[in-house]
Amino acid sequence: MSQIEAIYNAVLEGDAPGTKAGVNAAVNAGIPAETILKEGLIAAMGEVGRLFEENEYFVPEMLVSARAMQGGLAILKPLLAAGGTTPSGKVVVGTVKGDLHDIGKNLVAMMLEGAGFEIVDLGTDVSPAKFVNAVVEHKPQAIAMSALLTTTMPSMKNTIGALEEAGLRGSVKVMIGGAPVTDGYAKQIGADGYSPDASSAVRLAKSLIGAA
Ligand code: B1M
Repeated sequence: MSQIEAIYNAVLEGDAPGTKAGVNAAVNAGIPAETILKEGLIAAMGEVGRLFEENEYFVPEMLVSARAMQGGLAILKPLLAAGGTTPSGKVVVGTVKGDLHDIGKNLVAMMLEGAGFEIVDLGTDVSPAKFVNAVVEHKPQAIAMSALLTTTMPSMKNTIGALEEAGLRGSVKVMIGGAPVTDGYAKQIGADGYSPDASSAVRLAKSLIGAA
């Protein structure tokens, strides 16, 4: 079994110590952090999602796998973020109100940090008012909202509305993403951009902030 396969299996089995040990071993063996992330951790979570959809996994299994993945991510974070010196800009990130999924949001934050952006992470279940307050307090060039549930996507639109009401919409770019989110939805709610994954979120942030 390869080192990446061992990490994949550990996440799938919800084996947090095994995931950490596997990631540490892979890092020590010189496997690039991005390879470990994409082919080990993210690929395993994709399989967890498939098993959940087929009723082979249920919420508790999903949760232990997610915790195992987070442990692995914590080891990779400094490696993925290494290199940034002068911040390219400030981005407020958060998962929208009612939504507790944070793995994708954390990845986006990590990749943006790695690309040199200063990150203010508001966590999960972030209300429109909390995004507005963060824009007032931190004066970011952009906010990045994540939603994993179709039922929480409308909170993205509500947040844009709250920024408009507060007279702040012109001062901050709005980026959105998350598995059920689409480019069409971004256009529909008046966001400035959508990205399907963490690497393209970096490209989007660079283009939006560069253009600002
Ligand atoms: Co939940 N869950 N979950 N879950 N969960 C999904 C999302 C689901 C698709 C599973 C399914 O039914 N197939 C489904 C949503 C259905 C829908 O609305 N369409 C679902 C459900 C129904 C639920 C509950 C309602 C289950 C229940 O209780 N009955 C519940 C809701 C809780 C809540 O939020 N209020 C729930 C709970 C949970 C756990 C707590 C158990 C756990 C989350 C743990 C955590 O995040 N700390 C969990 C998990 C792990 C999942 C799946 C299996 C995996 C999500 C994940 O982390 N993927 C997921 C099934 C799936 O996706 N196949 C599922 C890996 C991650 C790297 O990908 O988050 O998509 P993702 O992020 C990507 C991109 O989307 C993008 O970049 C990331 C990296 O490339 N991206 C952005 C994300 N945000 C971005 C923001 C940007 C840009 C890009 O800004 C610019």
